[in-house]
Amino acid sequence: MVNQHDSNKPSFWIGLADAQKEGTWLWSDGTKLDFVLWNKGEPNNVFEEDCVQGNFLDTNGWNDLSCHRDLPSICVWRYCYDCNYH
Ligand SMILES: [Ca+2]
Ligand SMILES: [Ca+2]
Repeated sequence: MVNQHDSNKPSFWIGLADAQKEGTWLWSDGTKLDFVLWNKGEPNNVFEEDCVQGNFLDTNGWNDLSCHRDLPSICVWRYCYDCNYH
């Protein structure tokens, strides 16, 4: 039997936010969204959620979440990716 449930997987900020305009999601480097991985029912903007966590729940999709939560971030890689153009 394979146990697919792993609640120990960490979630993290993916560097996506709609803080500037509700419903318009931008990456932290200013680029627009070209793919989405929202969990079912997300983004729901409960209590003004403007940042996005990845690896959320069993489906490992995205959830919009208050930016004030303390999560590790992986958005740094996008900045490094961006460096190639300069
Ligand atoms: Ca929002
Ligand atoms: Ca949410």
